[in-house]
Amino acid sequence: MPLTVAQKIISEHLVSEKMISGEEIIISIDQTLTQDATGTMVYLQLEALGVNKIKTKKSVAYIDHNTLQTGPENADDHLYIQTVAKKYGIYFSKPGNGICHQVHLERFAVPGETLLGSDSHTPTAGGMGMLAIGAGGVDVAVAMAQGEYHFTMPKIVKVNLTGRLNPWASAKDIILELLKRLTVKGGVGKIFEYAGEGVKNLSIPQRATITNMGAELGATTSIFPSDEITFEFLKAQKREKDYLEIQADEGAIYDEEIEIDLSQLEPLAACPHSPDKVVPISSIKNIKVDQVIIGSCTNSSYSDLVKVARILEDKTIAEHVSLAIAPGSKQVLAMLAQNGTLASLIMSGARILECACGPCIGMGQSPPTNSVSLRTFNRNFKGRSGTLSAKVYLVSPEVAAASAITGYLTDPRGFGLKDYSEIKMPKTFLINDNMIIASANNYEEVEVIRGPNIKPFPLGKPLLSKIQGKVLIKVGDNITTDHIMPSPAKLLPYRSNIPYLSNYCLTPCDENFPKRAKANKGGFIVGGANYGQGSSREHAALVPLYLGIKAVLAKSFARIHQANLVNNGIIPLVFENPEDYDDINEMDELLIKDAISQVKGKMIKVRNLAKGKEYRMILDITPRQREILIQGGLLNTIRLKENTND
Ligand code: MIC
Ligand code: SF4
Repeated sequence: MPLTVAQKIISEHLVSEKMISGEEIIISIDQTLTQDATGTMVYLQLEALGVNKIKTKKSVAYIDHNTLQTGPENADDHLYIQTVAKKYGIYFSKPGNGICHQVHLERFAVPGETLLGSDSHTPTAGGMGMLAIGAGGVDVAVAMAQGEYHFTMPKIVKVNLTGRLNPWASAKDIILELLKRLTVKGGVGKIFEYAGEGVKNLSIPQRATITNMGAELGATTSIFPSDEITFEFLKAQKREKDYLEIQADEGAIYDEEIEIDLSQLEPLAACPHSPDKVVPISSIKNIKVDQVIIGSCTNSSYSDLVKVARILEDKTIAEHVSLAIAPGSKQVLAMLAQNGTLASLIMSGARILECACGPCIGMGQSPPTNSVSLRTFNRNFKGRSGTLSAKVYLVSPEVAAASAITGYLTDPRGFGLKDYSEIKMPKTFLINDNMIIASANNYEEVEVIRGPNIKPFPLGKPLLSKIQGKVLIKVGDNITTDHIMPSPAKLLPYRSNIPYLSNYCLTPCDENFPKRAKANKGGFIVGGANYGQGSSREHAALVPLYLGIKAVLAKSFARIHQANLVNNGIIPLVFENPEDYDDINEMDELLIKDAISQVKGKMIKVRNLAKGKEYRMILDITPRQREILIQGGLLNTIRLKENTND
């Protein structure tokens, strides 16, 4: 049977029997990645699993999210990750080496292999023809321990690209166009597979920009074929031995098809406060810009920054603009420094930041009150920049650079700016992996260092037959994990300290929620559509678990968050009748009778004791996940199995 690129990789890694969309499949995992903000939990969970050897071909622990180290907490976490990585034979990418996804693309991603990462933008490696999926921490820990990942086989959407981008239109505009058409929930349960003659006109960093932001569609992953452009990139990284050609077979069958004519695209912007509020920049007039930031795993490659340098060459940025640039990796920064390009950036007035996530996760560079900030990032959720009143627009590096010069959100076409079209991908990249520590598995000898910031994480308890409690909060549609567990500079250092974080859970929606949850000894959360969109952070489930949340009732869930809830023993329930959402009020008392037997089925009855009504809720999860809920979480389930096998 003719197969698509994704189907080929899945079928080569299939551990379970069949590949039927909508059904649970198990695939073997070749590589994993973690970053520091999710990594401490992953490695604590790996330790809790009690294995002394990992089963993946390569696993990499990156330090990139919190590199500010404003107190000892993060340095402590880094040390923990570094020592635990050494114990298990996991590569350790030191702080300053770069953003996990950029470095992974440069140094580790392999076409045709599978990658599971504890970060939602792991699909960046899909730009290289790798099946790369973002997941919650415990799924990544289990993938390291058992070499496998369970998920629901998605539908495959063919995105047929035709034509060639016009000057000043960019890869960012391709994915913004898709977000405009499909919205932040349009990709749930789907893999976006790029095809068509337009693919040949996109470099690997451009493809990676697109697959990176497929996460904003809610997609399981996005993938490009692996072709001669992939080969040239790998060769330039001195990794041509990793090359494997992968093309979709003639006649491959896709579940859906979308057409994008690249020549029709113009510069676009995602307006505050959602990546799908996309409009052409030509339609926006007179927006004065206070801050411009270029970087993040979406747009911080060498070619992105060379273009920016060309546009800024011999220019000075507007007086009222603060421009900051965070190169994606040490390789990118070193190359800019070596060939003098960095000087153009510095001379224009840019502030050069460390190679890390930095402002993208609110670690520094929070913009002024009520300001406008243009960013080349992938998320502009309210408050994520660290300034609640700021208006963040997501744009391409070209638009960001042009706007830094003019001081207004600028459509760069016809502006007389320097042309960058002749800039080509480098024939060779500057390669020096001395910030990646490759450690042999040294399990017996290595001492793991645990600073005082590392606290035990909560474990779910086996499901009780009666679940009763109050609705502690009712929120609307598209609630992000940044709402559920905010991560600004003040909180990111406490990712290893769930009790501390619990004081901030859902506070962007209601600052009294944590107090109310504690006073009532837990209860229920009610949400709208696409609840839990955005990041993979498991903390958005671990912290509610700590607060005693038993179930979340919503109109629909984002993929990773739904899995994180189940993995931590919280029941994700979907309204069969969306109108029942309107019927529920905060502090209504809910009751789930015979929970253990109900969880075994697809339909769960929830009584609202305050209203004397009963709601039919759908529990659309796999048989394995039902077992996980009954045991009170994935770790409990695995341990139980091991004890029974002993
Ligand atoms: C993000 O971009 O939201 C993050 C911060 O990288 C998260 C991971 C985290 O919260 O640690 C993600 O994308 O999964
Ligand atoms: Fe880091 Fe931002 Fe990318 Fe998340 S989206 S991995 S915070 S650069």
